[in-house]
Amino acid sequence: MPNDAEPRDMRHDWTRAEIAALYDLPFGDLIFRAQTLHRRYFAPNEVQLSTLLSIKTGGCPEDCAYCPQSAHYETGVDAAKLMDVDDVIAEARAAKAQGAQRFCMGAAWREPKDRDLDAVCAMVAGIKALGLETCATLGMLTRGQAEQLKTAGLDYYNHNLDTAPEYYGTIISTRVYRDRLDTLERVRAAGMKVCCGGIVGMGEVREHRIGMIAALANLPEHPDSVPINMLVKVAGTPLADAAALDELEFVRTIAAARVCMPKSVVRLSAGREGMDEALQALCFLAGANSIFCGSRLLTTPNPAHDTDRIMMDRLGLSPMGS
Ligand code: SAM
Ligand code: DTB
Ligand code: SF4
Repeated sequence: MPNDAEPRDMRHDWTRAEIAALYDLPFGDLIFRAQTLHRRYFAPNEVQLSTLLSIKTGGCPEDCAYCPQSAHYETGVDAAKLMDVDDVIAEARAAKAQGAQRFCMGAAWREPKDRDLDAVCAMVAGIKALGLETCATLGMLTRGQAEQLKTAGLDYYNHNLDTAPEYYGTIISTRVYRDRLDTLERVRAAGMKVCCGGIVGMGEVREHRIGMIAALANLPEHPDSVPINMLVKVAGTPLADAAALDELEFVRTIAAARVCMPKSVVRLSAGREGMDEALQALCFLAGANSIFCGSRLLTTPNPAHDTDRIMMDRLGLSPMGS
């Protein structure tokens, strides 16, 4: 189990050149580095399991080029209203029965309206009462909204930096990087745990992946949880035809996240539906120790519970803390 921290492991002064040097290592050497750190801070064969539910789907005013829920693109995702509190709690109960440890609620909002936030707070309280950890991703928050969520019992807030600062404007025009950093500061100040990561395979180059890892690792505190998403290409979005990212480059990105943020839980997040078991095994070897379970992410497919159970058995992985 975790040893005491080696002081030089926890750094907030990563240069891009240092991260580039990680990417440039022979593949085996990079994996060895990532494994060494992984085993220093985590039980090596444990995987944290989260379940996702889209509580408010589609019709989002933002123009994120990857997102099927943006109102700017014709993707076949219909806009729906915020779900009823009781229906969300029923879904959380079912997720718990399937082995989920954390229940994450996603909303296609630029930012929540105060009335909607009251309903989300009621969901949070009900889900916590089931004994699950709670997480939400609702867009930008004011200081007061972050405090309200914390008071309701929200454990984690997901808010991704998504890519390098210099590539952000290519992907999203309706907000800026600073907006994301401001919300992350408010979430942290309110005392919630931060879940913050990004997406790769969006037509970026390695320098942008390096810039994303640097931005995450050089936050004032490392995010508690770091989702690394492989772009799920959705017809109708501007990135529908983005070139596929080299698979080993994806594994290197996971390893770089593990090395630069050794105590953070790194989530092999969206994109698993398009990955075979061998690639996912490499991601776990590179330091990933969390997945979303259940056959749907927000609007796109994810491996079914049974598929993941078989994979975890074959790899000798067990749910974290069980
Ligand atoms: N609207 C809120 C926001 O953007 O912060 C919360 C929901 S949004 C869908 C949450 C995250 O999902 C995004 O930050 C992005 O990283 C991820 N995401 C969205 N579409 C994706 C896709 N097609 N492939 C991979 N990740 C995606
Ligand atoms: C994150 O980083 N990935 C999740 C979660 N946070 C909210 C979302 C993935 C969404 C994939 C596209 C979809 O299903 O709509
Ligand atoms: Fe809206 Fe979030 Fe999708 Fe961007 S990623 S369009 S903010 S739901």
